[in-house]
Amino acid sequence: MKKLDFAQDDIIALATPAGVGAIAILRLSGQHCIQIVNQVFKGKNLEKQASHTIHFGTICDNDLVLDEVLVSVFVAPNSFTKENSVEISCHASPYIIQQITQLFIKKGVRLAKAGEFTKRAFLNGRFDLAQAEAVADLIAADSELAHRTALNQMRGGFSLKIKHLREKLIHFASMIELELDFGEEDVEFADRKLLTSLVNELQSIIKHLIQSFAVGNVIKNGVPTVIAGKPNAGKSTLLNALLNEEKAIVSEIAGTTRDVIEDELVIEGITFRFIDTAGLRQTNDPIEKIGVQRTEQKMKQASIILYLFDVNDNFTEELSKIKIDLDAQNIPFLMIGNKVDMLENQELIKNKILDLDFSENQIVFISAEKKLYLENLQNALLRMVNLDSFKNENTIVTNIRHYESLLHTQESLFDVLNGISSGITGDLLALDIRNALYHLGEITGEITNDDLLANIFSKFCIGK
Ligand SMILES: Nc1nc2c(ncn2[C@@H]2O[C@H](COP(=O)(O)OP(=O)(O)OP(=O)(O)O)[C@@H](O)[C@H]2O)c(=O)[nH]1
Ligand SMILES: [Mg+2]
Repeated sequence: MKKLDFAQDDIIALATPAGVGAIAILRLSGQHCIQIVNQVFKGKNLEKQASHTIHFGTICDNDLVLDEVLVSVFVAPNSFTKENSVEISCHASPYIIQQITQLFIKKGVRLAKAGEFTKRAFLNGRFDLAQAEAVADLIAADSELAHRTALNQMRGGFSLKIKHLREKLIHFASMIELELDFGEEDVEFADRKLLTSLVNELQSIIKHLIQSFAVGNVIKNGVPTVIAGKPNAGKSTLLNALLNEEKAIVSEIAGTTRDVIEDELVIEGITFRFIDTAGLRQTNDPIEKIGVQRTEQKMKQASIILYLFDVNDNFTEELSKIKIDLDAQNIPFLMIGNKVDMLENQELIKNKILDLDFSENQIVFISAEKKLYLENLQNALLRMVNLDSFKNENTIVTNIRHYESLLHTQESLFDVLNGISSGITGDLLALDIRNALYHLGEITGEITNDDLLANIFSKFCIGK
C-alpha cells in the first residue's frame, strides 16, 4: 500500500475530558476517515451522507457491538480541519472509549498529537497563526474579558490589523526594490517623505499594541495582587473573606503563614490572583525567615500590593516607611486598615491618617473577619486596574510571542527611519523594511518554520 504523507494521515483523539461521564466525543480527521468509520459502523452507509449530518447506529468490532453511537459527518473542505472529519458521540466509559480507539488504530488511524487538529486547520488555510493561538486562549478563558479578547482574536480582528500594517509596508518595499532595478539611473519611486510619515504612523500603532500587552497579559493571566503586612494584620483572614472559603490558616499567633498561598477571583470580569504571604518582620525562625524572603520576592513581582495594617496599632511610622519603599519601586499599592470592628472611636484614625499624605484612592478601611466594607476594597482594586480605556478596544495583545514580534518590528522600523534620515542607499533601506515585514509576518504565520509551529501547537491539549 502506498504510504500516506503526513497531511493525509487519519488521526483520532478524545475531544471531551477523560474520565467517566454521560457522553464522550471521539474526533477523527483525515482523507479516509469517513470511509474507515463506515467499515465499523452499522446503521447507514456514511460515505453516502451529506456533510453536517448526524447518524444513529452501532460501532462493531466484527460481530461484537462496542457501543450505540451518534456519528456526525463533515465532508472536506467544510470542517474545522478542512479535511474529512467524523465525530463519534459514544457513552463516556473509559473502557468503551479505549475499545473504540483501539479498533480505529487497528484500521490504520493513529493517535493525534497535541493541537494537531488545530495545526491542520492552520496548514489548510482555515485561519492564520494568531487565530489558531486564540483557539487555545478561548478554551482557557475564565473571565468575560479574557473570553471576549480571545474570541475577537480568533475571529481575526487582530490579524486584520497586522495585515493592514503589512500591506502598507509591502507597497513601499516593492517601490524601493523597483528603484534598485533601475540601478544607475538615480530614480526615486518611493517618496522618502511619504515613507517617513507611513513608518511614523505604523510606529504609533505598533507602540499602542505593545502597550496593550500590559493589559492583555492581565486579562489572560490575572492581576497578581499580593497581600502583605505585619504578622497578625489579618492577611489570611482577608484572603479567605475575598474567596469566601477557608483557604488559609488563620490564628492569633503571629507568624502563622509561612508559605505563599494563592487563588483567583473574578471581580467584574477581571481575574485577580490574590497571594497571601508570610507577615513581614525580623525573625530568627529559619522557616519563617524563608517565608519572609518569599513575601519580599512576591512583592517585587506584584502588579498591585495590598498592604494590610491593624488600625488598632500604632501604624503611622510603619505606613510612611512602606509608602516610601513602594513609591520607590513604582508598584501600585493600596493601604488597607483592617479590624475596624474593634475601633471605639473612628475619628481618631482619621486624624492619624491625615498626617500620612495618602490620596483618597490609596487607602480603605475594612473588617476582614466581619466582612465589612469589602466592596470598597473591590472597587478600589477595579479603579487601580483601570481597564476601561482598553475594554472597548478590539485589538489587545495577549500573547507573549506576538508581543516579542512587535518589539522586533518596532526596532526594524526605527532602523528604517534612521536610514531615511541619514540617506542610506535603497538596497539597505529595503533590507530594513523587509526585516520589519518579516517580524510582522511571524505573528500571523506568513513567516513560519517547523520549530515555531511545533512549539505553538504542543501547548494545546490532545483532541484540540
Ligand atoms: N476583630 C478582628 N479580628 C481580626 C480581623 N481580621 C483578622 N482578625 C484576627 O487577627 C488574627 C490574625 O489573623 P490572620 O489572618 O491569621 O493574620 P495574618 O496577617 O495572616 O498573620 P500571619 O499569617 O501570622 O502573618 C486572627 O486571630 C484573626 O481572627 C478583623 O477584621 N477583626
Ligand atoms: Mg496569615
